[in-house]
Amino acid sequence: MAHKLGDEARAALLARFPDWTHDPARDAIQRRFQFADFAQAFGFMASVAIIAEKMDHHPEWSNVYNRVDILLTTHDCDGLSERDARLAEAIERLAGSA
Ligand code: HBI
Repeated sequence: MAHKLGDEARAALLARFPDWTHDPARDAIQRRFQFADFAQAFGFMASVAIIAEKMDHHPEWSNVYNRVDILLTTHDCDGLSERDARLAEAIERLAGSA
């Protein structure tokens, strides 16, 4: 069972990922990624999907052409956990090398 972050740990997570915004209603973080075209966006999603499956932690996301909107939260604890920080870190790495 994942552990929901306390206020201090949540603030640290948000400071660590300044490009992500916090949705307090869901205790989730969100970010939009934009690519040159659909092929690059979908390639990025394929890479994220492989990592997410390995982590057994999955994004809520949508794609429109070159845009990918990602929301991370942990359903098991109904809010942010370390699992979201780990997935956000992996996503940032992939986006940086895309
Ligand atoms: N993905 N985002 C997210 N949150 C979860 O709680 C979660 C998940 N993927 C798999 C998963 N939990 C499993 O651990 C369980 O639901 C069995």
